[in-house]
Amino acid sequence: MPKHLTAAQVDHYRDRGYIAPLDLLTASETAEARAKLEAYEARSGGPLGGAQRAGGHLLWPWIDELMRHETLLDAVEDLIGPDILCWNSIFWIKEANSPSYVGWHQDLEYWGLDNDELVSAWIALSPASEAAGAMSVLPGSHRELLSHDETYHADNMLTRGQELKIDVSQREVASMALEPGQMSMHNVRLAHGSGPNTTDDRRIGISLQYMPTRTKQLLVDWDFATLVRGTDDYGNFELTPRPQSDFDPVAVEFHQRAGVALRELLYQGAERPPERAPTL
Ligand SMILES: O=C(O)CCC(=O)C(=O)O
Repeated sequence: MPKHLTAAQVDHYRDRGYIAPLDLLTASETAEARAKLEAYEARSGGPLGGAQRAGGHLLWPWIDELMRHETLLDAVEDLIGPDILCWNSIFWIKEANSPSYVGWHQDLEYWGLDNDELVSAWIALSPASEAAGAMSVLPGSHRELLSHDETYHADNMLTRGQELKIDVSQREVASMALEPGQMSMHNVRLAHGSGPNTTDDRRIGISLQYMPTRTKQLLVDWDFATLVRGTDDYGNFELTPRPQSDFDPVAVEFHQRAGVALRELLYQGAERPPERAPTL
């Protein structure tokens, strides 16, 4: 008996590789989260970027709490069972009327994780309509292993500017447009991407990557994750500290180590040296 999803939603996820939209945050919770992000941006002098896009759950308690949201974890548990690690959190912000896009890609190839059960939850903190550059997916592509070009295109938000080598126009494409406070969930092997933001508002999303505790990291010697539910009987990842306040020194020190490790992982075998902060 699923805890949050319907049996039909679980079947859809297994068969098509995604579920969207799902209601998660209330309007006031969403506004509060956005206000926290934008208050920090106002204080720090500009849009969040660089190394702060990844691992925000180590810098700000509100993201740590979002990562542990009970309804979200119930939905994740319905898909991967009760012992759950969260690998990372990543901000995906496209400024108003910006050309930033995310090339069509599958994530698993780059992450070094040994199983394809990982679930990415993407939460909208502002409108993620098609005009704003919502994510789209190729339904069912989580059963294929596709290869990528690495374009390093300046507007492609991915670490290496990845782009699938296939002709997407020949495929079925499904939009995962979201209202603020809604989320989508997709299997990390599902091909996905998103276009530019043509609206006058920012498109703000945060993605959280959940995995069963039995997952192993195969590409690098050290990796980290957050135990968000159940028990970790495997110890394959160093468990993150919880920030007790914004920029808690213990968690900030961990965030710095985590950033170095993520850079090493995501640029492994890359044609070009690390020029931009790694995200995914
Ligand atoms: O935000 C986007 O448009 C893409 C995000 C993404 O690639 C992901 O969450 O895996």
